[in-house]
Amino acid sequence: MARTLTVGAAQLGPIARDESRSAVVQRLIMLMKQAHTRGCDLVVYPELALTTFFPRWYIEDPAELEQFFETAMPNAATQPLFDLAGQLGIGFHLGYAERAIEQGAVHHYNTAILVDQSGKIVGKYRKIHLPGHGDYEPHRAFQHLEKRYFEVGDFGFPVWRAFGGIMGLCICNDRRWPETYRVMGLQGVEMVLLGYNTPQHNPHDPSSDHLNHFHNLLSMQAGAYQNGTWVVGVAKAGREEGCDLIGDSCIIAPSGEIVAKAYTVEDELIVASCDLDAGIPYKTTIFNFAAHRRPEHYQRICQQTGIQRPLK
Ligand code: CDT
Repeated sequence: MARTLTVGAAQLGPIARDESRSAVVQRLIMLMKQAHTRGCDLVVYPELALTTFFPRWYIEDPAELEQFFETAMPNAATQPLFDLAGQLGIGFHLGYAERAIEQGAVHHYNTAILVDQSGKIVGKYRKIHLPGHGDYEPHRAFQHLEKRYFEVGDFGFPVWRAFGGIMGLCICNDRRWPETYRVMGLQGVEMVLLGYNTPQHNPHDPSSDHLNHFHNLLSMQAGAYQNGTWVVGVAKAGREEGCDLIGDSCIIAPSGEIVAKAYTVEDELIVASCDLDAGIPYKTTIFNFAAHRRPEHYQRICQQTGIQRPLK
């Protein structure tokens, strides 16, 4: 029997710095209702989907910074989204800034969750590849202070049996790293969900600004093909507080082909019916890892060149 999952990639347009959580959640709800009308089983929202992309500012006041973080999930502001998901029988993926207290210590992460069709959280991921810088760089129009505001995620790249398949999560900059997909690929991932906030202008390397859209798609299409998995990449897009973010949200098949793509930089839902078995031909032939991968040789080369912590 075909394992078809109908997925909606719910791109968001800009979120203003002073936009309330409940206003944003109303936007998410509108998109979820559209997704339901269009037959979706799962709707995917972007990275940090509840607030503006606050790492673009150097925020000195700890109390002001904490306002961008969620101390519980669900919470009062997001409960209506969880309730609607349960009522409609639709799952969702949501990125947000997480403030966690674990073993008596406070931690901050850039986090994504996977919520099933009953409204229950079934997967949680904390971003590992944090881009940008840790110190204030006053000469820049926009900061990228993820290294200051978040800790490196401590969950690795797990996968979950959900929605009739094997699901994996990563966040934004993670999508540029082959290891991200491969670690999930080695666990048989069938669909990778990810959100991003990608500025048009990279202050650390403006020479590649004109390639931003290409590099976005290149990374996700390669990750899909090389691991025989669906990839659903969802942007926060448009001019947010004077900073232009790319759109290009898309749903990519295990062949590496884009099957649906956003054409605006606003709130926009794109939908595709995804056959979760479509990765099997890749996983059993050209990318049959058991038959063709040679990790013992990768390890040997890493040892020779002194590279630490090689992928096993
Ligand atoms: N949010 C995020 O990870 N954005 C990065 C921008 C890097 S430019 C400093 C990305 O890889 O898209």
